[in-house]
Amino acid sequence: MSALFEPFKLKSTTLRNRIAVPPMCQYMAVDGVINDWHHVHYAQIARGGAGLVIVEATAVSPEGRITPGCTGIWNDEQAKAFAPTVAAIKAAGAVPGIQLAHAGRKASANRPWEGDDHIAEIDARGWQTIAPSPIEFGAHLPKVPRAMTLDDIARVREDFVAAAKRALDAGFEWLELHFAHGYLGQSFFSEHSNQRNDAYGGSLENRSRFLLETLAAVRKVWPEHLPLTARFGVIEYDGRDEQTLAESIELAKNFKREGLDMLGVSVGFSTPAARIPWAPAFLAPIAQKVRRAAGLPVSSAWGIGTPELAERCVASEQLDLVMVGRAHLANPHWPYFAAQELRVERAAWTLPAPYAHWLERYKMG
Ligand code: FNR
Ligand code: 531
Repeated sequence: MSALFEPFKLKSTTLRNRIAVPPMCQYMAVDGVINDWHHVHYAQIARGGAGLVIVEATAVSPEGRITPGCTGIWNDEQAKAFAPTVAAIKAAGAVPGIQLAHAGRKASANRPWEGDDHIAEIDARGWQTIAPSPIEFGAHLPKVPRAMTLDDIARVREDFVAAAKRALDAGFEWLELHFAHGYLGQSFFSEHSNQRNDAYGGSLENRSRFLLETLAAVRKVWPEHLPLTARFGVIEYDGRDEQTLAESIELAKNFKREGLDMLGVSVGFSTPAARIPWAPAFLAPIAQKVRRAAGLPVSSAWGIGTPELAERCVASEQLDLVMVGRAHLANPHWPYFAAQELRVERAAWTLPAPYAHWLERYKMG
């Protein structure tokens, strides 16, 4: 039997297999409201057979968007617009998840295929960014953010809580806090971006405070029996990996104490000077370290595009869930072909009956 196609139980949720579609921004929303683009995208990808489909980074406030095209869940109209898509994901047999996000100093940017850079100051489409300290990311994101006041910190924490409530009302059953990739959560943790000298900066405990307080506040409103997870960059590849990893494991243990159910292990992306050793599943061994040290189930991504590699990551107990991103953009039925390649005898059940019946009955070639 294939480890990749074993079910996965977390709290009261059971995923039909270990394959997850990670959040992937579509940058196609208007005023944060999703439309047919998103509905077709998510419904088709869910039909491919993945156990979990996580809807893209969805902003908890207007200033929390990365680009003007990002989805939001800061108002009821946006939340309501998700409902039919959530229903389609569930109808396809996948668990519907959503990632809640605040882009911090990386916000107010153009879409990747339109420059990926900060929107020009004179351009009315842009907005003032906020962050722990007035330190710009640099490179293509040079805007200097406004340093957050304690009131800003409290407001953003409440924005995450309100967003979690709306996500629950919209029918989502899996929540992921976006604390990675140099966005607001990551930027409180990293000394590249956080040089505050109040209770939210300096020591590891202080740099963890925003993340732990936000997690604790969301945990209170997110049902105990549904998975509450976070994606976090445990390593920066900035020459200080030993220390960053040790601090990240400390944070992961504290996440667990605050009620986190699973950790999405990723890269910090806090500095343009990072030298990332891109390679298929390069994060899997690091995720395994965090999994063992913190006693938390972990997922990870990055270049896991072949069934054999995905199988190996799970069978070797490096990952509990494999995030297969771009491979799903290329082929929304990726799990079905993975099941064929791994000779999973019940491959048919990874596609809905109207497709599977004919694919199984009249095997081509
Ligand atoms: C992403 N990624 C990403 N990550 C995240 O945490 N939230 C997000 O909304 C997005 N958005 C996004 C959009 C697009 C178009 C891509 C390609 C990627 C990162 C993604 O979830 C995944 O971690 C990476 O793509 C690496 O996995 P793959 O694509 O190599 O399988
Ligand atoms: C990071 C990424 C870098 C290189 C290849 C794939 C993905 N993502 C992060 C995304 C936005 C798009 C780029 C988010 O976390 C929102």
